[in-house]
Amino acid sequence: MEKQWWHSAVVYQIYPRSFCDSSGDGNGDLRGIISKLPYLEKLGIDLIWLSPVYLSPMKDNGYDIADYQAIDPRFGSMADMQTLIHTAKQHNIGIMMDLVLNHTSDQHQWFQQAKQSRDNPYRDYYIWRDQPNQIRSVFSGPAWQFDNTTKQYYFHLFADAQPDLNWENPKVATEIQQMVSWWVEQGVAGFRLDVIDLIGKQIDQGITENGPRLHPLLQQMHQACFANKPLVTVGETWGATPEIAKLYSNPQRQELSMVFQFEHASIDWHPTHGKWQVQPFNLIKLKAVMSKWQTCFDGDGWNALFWNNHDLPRIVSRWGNDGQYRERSAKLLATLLHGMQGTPYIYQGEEIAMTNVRFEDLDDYDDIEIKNSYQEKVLEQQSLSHQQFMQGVYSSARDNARTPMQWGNSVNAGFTQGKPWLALNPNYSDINVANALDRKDSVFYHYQELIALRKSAEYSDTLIYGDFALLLAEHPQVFAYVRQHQQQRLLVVANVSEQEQQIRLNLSVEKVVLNNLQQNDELVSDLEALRLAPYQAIVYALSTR
Ligand code: TEU
Repeated sequence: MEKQWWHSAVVYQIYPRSFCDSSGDGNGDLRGIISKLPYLEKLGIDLIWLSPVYLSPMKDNGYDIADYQAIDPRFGSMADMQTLIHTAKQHNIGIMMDLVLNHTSDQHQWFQQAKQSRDNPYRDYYIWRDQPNQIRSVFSGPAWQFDNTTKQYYFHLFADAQPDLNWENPKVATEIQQMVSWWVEQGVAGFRLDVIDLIGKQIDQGITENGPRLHPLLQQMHQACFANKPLVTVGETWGATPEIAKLYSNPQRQELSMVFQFEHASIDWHPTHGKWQVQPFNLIKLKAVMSKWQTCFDGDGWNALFWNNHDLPRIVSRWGNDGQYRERSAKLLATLLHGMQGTPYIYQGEEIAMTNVRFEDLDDYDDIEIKNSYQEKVLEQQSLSHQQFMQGVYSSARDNARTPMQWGNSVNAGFTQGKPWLALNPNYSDINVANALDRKDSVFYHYQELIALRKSAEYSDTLIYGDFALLLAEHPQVFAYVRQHQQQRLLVVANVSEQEQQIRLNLSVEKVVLNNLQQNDELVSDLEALRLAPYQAIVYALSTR
């Protein structure tokens, strides 16, 4: 396939409110991010995906945008944003903006106008009906809110303060394209497109995801904003199958560079209660899903690789071990992901193996999704008890990812001098960046090494473009695969369990490339009798003989 610069890039996601506060107001901000650019350069990343920093009433932490071309004062000013873009460039880092195009905030001037009267010129920027239908909001309850002034219902797939834009109206597409092009002119490197698979919806047919107008709209946007520019774009697509992912990311079709698929990320969710009641982790299932996505493209699509984001729990707590083996299992998970084909994404704090949090009191959480789900499942339907729901919160709530970044062991982990908007995970005295930078064997340096490997003259082609083949598909504890490019073959093998495992592979080792345990290479060089310690992960170059 034709090489693209972003095939070899590694992306780091920043959730601005929780990253670094320079002003002391308890919210992270742009100047805080600027101060940490040397840290990110040291890690070796190429791009920052910046979660929304636009003007917002923060009902959904910035995913409710009141002005796409203004920075929220909590985060700083447009001048700060320009400084961030330019300073990041000096550190060889590009900025990807987060585009929330399915909906705006109800404070956006378009909506403020639209709700004035039925004949307001902005009325058709949103979706209005006399009668609601059965569609429900992702954040619980009906997707319709009655407006008393104009006596119609407006449609919202998320919070009622997030009205959906009407993409049937060509004016919406034009205004959005102008706004996106304006950001391109500001010098950004690309975009992440929030819930983009919802913009082609056909409400009256009950279709929200993957509607018939989706791909034509994206091709139009590509033509207007992205074509012939060195931009990277990634769509958030909860409903993508491999076939659908090709529609977005096949280079011939000129839509997006890649999409986030979520098949692996929801693999342990309950059929009815979803993430609020997780099922036991099943490695065989995970391997099958990952392998399917690794082998489905063959040049007509591209993967985005991720374990974490701001909506998902911390991976070390989820599928690793956040107790005794916290660091070792975090390195294992990193190795497994960064050994695959695609563009890897690291979520802030993942590189120091930050963990999920457990607040006793529901009031200590902030997320609207938690509050609305509690209201629906515990208070109204009583389908989950308070206790059951809290277990769900501990394992899956989005706030697990959103507690402030742990920089050091001073007050509030060095995140803020003020009162943090969301409490910190009390384990920051132990788990923090300063501590990780001090120890050569920390998770941080393991990520640094993985990133360097993907860029090394020796292995980059195999790690970036090599074919993927799963080994030991039925083994319940060991995840092993081979990447092959021309004559070179790399083996990644990992024991995803607390027990020692012994395996036998009919392969021979040329050299140990990476091992998450300090060990003499000789000890692990016989693949016909390989003993793997708990959560051990090794990358080998295989001999061609
Ligand atoms: O997320 C899309 C989305 O569907 C999530 O709400 C997801 O279903 C949920 O988190 C899984 O538990 C995007 C953003 O990433 C999220 O932060 C926003 O809240 C949402 O869109 C609305 O903009």
